[in-house]
Amino acid sequence: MIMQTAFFKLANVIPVDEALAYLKDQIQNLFGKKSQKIVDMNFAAVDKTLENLVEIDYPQTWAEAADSSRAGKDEPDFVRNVMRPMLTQQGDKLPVSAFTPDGIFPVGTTRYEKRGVAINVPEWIMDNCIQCNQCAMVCPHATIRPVLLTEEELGNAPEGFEAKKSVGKDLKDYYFRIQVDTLDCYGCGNCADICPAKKKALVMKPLETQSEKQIPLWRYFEDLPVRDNLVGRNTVKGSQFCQPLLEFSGACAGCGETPYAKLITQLFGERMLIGNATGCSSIWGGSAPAIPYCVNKDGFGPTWGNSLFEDSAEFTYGMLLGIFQQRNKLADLMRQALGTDVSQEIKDAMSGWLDNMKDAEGSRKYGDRLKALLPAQKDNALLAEIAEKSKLFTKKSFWIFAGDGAAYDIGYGGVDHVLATNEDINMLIMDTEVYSNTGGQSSKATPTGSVARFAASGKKTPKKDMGRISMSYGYIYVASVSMGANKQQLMKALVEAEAYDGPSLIIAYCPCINQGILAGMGKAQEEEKLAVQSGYWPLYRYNPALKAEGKNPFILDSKEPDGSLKKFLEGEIRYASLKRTFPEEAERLHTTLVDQFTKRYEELAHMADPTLVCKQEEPVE
Ligand SMILES: Cc1ncc(C[n+]2csc(CCOP(=O)(O)OP(=O)(O)O)c2C)c(N)n1
Ligand code: SF4
Ligand code: SF4
Ligand code: SF4
Repeated sequence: MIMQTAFFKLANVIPVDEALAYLKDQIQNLFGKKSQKIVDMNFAAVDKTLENLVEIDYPQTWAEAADSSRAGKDEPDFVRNVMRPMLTQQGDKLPVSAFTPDGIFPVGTTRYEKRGVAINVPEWIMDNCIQCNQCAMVCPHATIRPVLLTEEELGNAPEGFEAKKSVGKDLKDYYFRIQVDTLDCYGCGNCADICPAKKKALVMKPLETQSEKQIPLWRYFEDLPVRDNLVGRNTVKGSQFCQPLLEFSGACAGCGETPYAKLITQLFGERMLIGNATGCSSIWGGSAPAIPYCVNKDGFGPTWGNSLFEDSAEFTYGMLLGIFQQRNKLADLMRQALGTDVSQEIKDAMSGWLDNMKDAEGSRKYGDRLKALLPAQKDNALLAEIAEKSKLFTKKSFWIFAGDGAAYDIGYGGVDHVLATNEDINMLIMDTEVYSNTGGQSSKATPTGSVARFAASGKKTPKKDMGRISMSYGYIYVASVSMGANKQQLMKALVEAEAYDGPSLIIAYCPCINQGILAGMGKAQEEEKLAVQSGYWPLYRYNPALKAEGKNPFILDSKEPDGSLKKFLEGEIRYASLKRTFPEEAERLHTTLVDQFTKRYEELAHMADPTLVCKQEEPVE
């Protein structure tokens, strides 16, 4: 209302009094049904705007001000010639010759954007830091990173690049630092909010107080070696020493989706193939011209494709079948080679690979051996053919990425079909409980009593339980996770899901701007914690592999709800607003929701009884 008033006053498109009368009519129409108080506040906003407009006499030089040079490093031609014009809305002026004939856009280009949009960014207080790396894990934009450096590297560092002695075994020769990328940070504040140090080791400070000092330090950080093999990769701390292969995405500040996707790239990124459903994850994942998925120092990174809203599962399954076919052919060629006159060394490597082709580490180890041995065998046509297929040596990790709208509703037929194939495919559902990317329409993941588009008086039907539907198959690995609530459980779920030789489904709770978290998106991770504590979101893992050990495959990882569920609902506009618009309906639906979720926990607790041994049918080989 304030901006509209200012616009009509300044633009003078119609007489201002007339315009403001229309505006006030509109206010009456929009808010009249809600309350007179809201109408009056909006009227006051209009009147006060007129009273408080101040003319700013800006210097004439501003009109001719040129773009200042970018804070990034030397820019590739693509960035200079294509990306920058597109980012400044000049893309239509580019000639066709500016693009490559195959239409390929390079990846990892968000690192050149350097938007500097944050108001406040974190400042690291070295002495308070306990080196847990949790800040890096929760950051939606990969703009806060831990680094391990040697004494020599510390000695060569620019002024201000402070670091402390590393803690932890195997790290005694290294120094530790948290580096902030101030120009790519969105200022959401989640890192500082969750920092568990007794005295906070991250404090939010105005961007202009930080950038001048931190930009050169970030540049130095970028050139330091990535030390990702000193701490176990499958731990919270260790995972964050691995390079995120999804960085500086344009997701909203505090987005709940990106931290999961980023973490998955840190665990499996260099051998991952992702089939992405349309939705927020396809927009922050691959919008032109800047792309956040990137490669590591060896040039490996996720292969990513976005097909349609409705078929990400089938699309990823197609990728899987294509690679399976090619790897089976490779295995045939190796078996054939074993029967010929090749060196024992090569035979050993090939046998090792054939025994381990479905194992990530084993296939990489023997594959690397073959990569070292085969180039000397160019004259042997069969070995040359095998060498040509070296990209297939390492076992691939297939991931379907989808929002709840795609997974629960529009693409469900395909999701169900692909998970039921019993193939080794993984799915991440980023559950924001609405269609986020199109403005918050209700999906089957929207719980009872939640207000969303198409559910203005609160959703009447319960949240579809994708977890329990999928567990009923008996051979699908299923986990329900929430990063802010339990990072170790999340790590276990991701690692187990990926290692499981069959289909896996991870359902991740994702706070989103469409939910209206009253505490703000800087509390997104905290909201994930409250959701679990209150019983709104359960944590569990269903691991079919445990059945072979005679164990109950279902493990409930969250504690009994602490009775704060109604309070949790009051903290989000999607629930709280129903109390104002339809108070009786709110009482009825929210009580129903509490009953549903209480009962759900009781049922899950029953399923987790360790004396229960699953009797479900197994797929026959
Ligand atoms: C068949 C089809 N219908 C509608 C759309 C428009 N559309 C694009 S993304 C989207 C919502 C995605 O919601 P969700 O799957 O929950 O993912 P989120 O944005 O929440 O991550 C819709 C409706 C489309 N692309 N294709
Ligand atoms: S404020 Fe938000 S975007 Fe910035 S470093 Fe912290 S978590 Fe990342
Ligand atoms: S969360 Fe806090 S204590 Fe942990 S590494 Fe980050 S700054 Fe240090
Ligand atoms: S709309 Fe929601 S899911 Fe989409 S980027 Fe923003 S916070 Fe993330």
